[in-house]
Amino acid sequence: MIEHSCTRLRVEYLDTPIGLGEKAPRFSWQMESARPAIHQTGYELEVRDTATGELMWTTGQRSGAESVSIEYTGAPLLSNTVYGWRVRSWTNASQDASAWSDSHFETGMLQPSDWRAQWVTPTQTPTSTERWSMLDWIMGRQPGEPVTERLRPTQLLRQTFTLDGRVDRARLYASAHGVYEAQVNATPADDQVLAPGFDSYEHRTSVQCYDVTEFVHEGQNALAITLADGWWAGRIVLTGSSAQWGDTTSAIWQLEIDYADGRRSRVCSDESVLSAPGPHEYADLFIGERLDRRAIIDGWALPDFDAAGWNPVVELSDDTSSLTPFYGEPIRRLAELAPTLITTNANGEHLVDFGQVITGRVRLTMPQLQAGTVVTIEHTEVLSPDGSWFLNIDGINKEQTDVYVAGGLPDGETYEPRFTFHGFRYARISGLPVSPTTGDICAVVLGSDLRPTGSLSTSDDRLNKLHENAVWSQRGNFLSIPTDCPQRERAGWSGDIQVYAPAATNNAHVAAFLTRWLRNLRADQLEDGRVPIYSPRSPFDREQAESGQGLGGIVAAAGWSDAVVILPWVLYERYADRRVLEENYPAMLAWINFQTKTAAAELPPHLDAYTMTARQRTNHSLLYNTGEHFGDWLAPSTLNGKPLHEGIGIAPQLTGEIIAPIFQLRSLQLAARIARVLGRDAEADVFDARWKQTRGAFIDEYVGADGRLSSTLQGPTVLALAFDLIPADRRDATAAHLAQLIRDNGDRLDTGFVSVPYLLDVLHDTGYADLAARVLWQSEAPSWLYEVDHGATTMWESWDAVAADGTARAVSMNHHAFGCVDDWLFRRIAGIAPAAPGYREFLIEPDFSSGLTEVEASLESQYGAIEVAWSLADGTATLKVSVPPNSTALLRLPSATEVVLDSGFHSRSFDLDSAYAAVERTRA
Ligand code: RAM
Repeated sequence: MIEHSCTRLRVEYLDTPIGLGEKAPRFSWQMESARPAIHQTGYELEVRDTATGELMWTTGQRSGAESVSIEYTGAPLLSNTVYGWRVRSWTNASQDASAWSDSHFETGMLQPSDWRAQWVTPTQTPTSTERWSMLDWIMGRQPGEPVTERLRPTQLLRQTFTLDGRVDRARLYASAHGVYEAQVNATPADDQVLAPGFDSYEHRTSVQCYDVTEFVHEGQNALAITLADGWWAGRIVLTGSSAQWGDTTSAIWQLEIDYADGRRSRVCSDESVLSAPGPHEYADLFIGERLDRRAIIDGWALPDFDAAGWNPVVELSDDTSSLTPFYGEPIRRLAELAPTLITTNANGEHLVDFGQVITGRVRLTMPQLQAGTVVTIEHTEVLSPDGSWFLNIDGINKEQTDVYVAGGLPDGETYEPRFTFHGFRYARISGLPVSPTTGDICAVVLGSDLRPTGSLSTSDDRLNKLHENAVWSQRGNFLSIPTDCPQRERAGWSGDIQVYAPAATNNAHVAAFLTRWLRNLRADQLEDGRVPIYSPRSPFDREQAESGQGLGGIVAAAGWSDAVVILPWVLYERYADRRVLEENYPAMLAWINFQTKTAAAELPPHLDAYTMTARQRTNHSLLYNTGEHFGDWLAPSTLNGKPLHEGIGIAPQLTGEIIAPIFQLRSLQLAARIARVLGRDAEADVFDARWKQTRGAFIDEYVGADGRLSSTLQGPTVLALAFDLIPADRRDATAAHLAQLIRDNGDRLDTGFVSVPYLLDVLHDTGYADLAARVLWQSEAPSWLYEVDHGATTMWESWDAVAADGTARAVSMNHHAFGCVDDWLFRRIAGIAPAAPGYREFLIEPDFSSGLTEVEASLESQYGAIEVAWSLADGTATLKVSVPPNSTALLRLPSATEVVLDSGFHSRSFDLDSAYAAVERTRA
């Protein structure tokens, strides 16, 4: 009897992707079996062209346990083709193979030469661009005139075409410089929003593929595209300057048709396309959009619409070199939140609280209004303590406001912006004569549609809230690219994601999403190897950095640029993704070479090249410790009481020099590991040797004989301990010093961005588990639970973003970076940690001493659902663990005993006191 089956078949992390650009896609599956201790002993996988039935690839019967990311090595795949694939497997439990499990995927345009279409640019008046310097931005300087005046409308593009037969399959490939929505015969091609997403457009512009078979028909058809400024031409990232890539928008599409009778044809964007200004007076990602309902042209997307008077497209280009099939999950509407409170003030403004800081926009249904009534929706994340409106965004040109001009429709009208998004919890609506009721208004949550994979709940509500807040910040900042915050900058800061990535992997399937972002990061890497501090990076950003000074002139920075090494390693560890290591390896080498060269060429300014000793000279020629860096960014004590723009320079000054070699060493250490995984042993040996030598230099220059670092902030010490940069015989002293710093700070952390992810692990692993617990449970700022206690629904940028009296500061309330503690909750509180890539082996080591009485957590690994539930009652611990087929867990109990758990369900109870007593005995 067959005891198992292959389930959850995926290609490149997706169920049944279409438009895939990978020439050698990777296949994964999970196994299901009612029996415990199931391991795969072999598999067979086949790929066929579904139209011709041709067998493209078969693995034959392969022995082995591999079921994750099996790379295609068959005949070359063709573009725009449907491939069926099936897999069956053998296990240790039976001689018989499982039944075949089937799935399919489709390739997209695999070569730029597959494109016959042309970029088309609608007639439009280019915007006068609005450009501000970093300094303007840091100082929050406002330009004089209202920005809305200088914005331009959305653009409508339409093309008609005739199909002369029944259609079997129709795929629309489309992209834009700007953001777009496509319709076929007035039906939306898909439910994606803000396509094509944010990319480093000069190098890569993502192409969407839509299955539009159902929407085309024999006879006359129409294809319609609505185009808005998006990231290409709109106001974006730090400065909020506009037109950072270009000041005109354009689009490209190619509709590929397979007729039922076997003929193929295509419809390409070309000179037959007509354009007209759309009903949005403007639509900008930052400042919102203004839609005049009366300007909506009814029926414009239908085939028989009379387009007399529409304009021909003005510019055509056949440069398709940057077009890249989209990789990963698109942006979609993820959820809708009903308001928790609606009030109306004396001015007739309605204040709506959605109870949760989100990324998205409002959908509002209005009663019949007089045509021309102007309804305005403003957004903010936090209010003043007295409930009055407060804008927490300190920056120029980023007022998140949508404006709707009513059409006077007899049955009322509904408005949801289409080409913008906001970071908010509260909306203020003016111009609406009657208050909306709960059913009339909702907050639409937007984000990349990543599969949720984890859950965590404990007996402590505050901890649960902390976890939820991290998840919400993740959701809000994983929109096309990983951003720092969804309201002020929305930049793909490499430091932020480097810090948060491990936590992200527990909550959602982020492998494809982050792989795509890494492709942008690499595209933005400079020739000299510098990896930019954020990506995508526009031509305007490059100009800015050249003329910028101080923090504003930073192009690459310690702890930010190292994302190119750290992030692939995290993805390898969590998803067993070897390709992401391979893909990024050359970029890592280039970055490490830059660090090495700079180290050899430059000395920190406080050193005197003439009086320094030979030893110092040798040491500093190895250490990358010059240039501007963010250091342990936003270390709390450096900000105390200062407005953000005054305080932010202090941590860089105090810690920039020491943080740089710390991350240089981290990158070297990981590069050695990565080279080994890739079978590049000789290179790994070189990295190891260089790491050893540089570590020696670091210890000489920065670690005192008493184990103390030259910096008295907590962060560098945390990192030095975490990255093994303290000699073994000084570790205890260093850890004791760190513990002292924390105690002197009232059991509170004083770690900044790059060190905070390691703080609790370091304390735990150096014998200060009790102190780690006190830092975690701390209620005074800076602490995680202070945020929870003061109403946070997402993670804040500053620990004291809301003062004890409720006064909010003008900082981001939705920065995922400090949410990195969520990974600690999964790994050390619930106790699920990867031990072999992709959780093929994992550790179960819950912290029963954390003060909790119940914890339940699950995460979906590549192999299936890992579940842990534990509880404590009357000194007895009960632990339940589910181990997915084809993986194993190592259970580490407080008694220091280790038990291997095979796949299946396990439950055990034990007396906690005697377990701890057993540890004490072992220690003694
Ligand atoms: C801020 C961002 C981000 C951080 C940089 C250095 O402007 O919000 O979080 O990475 O600075």
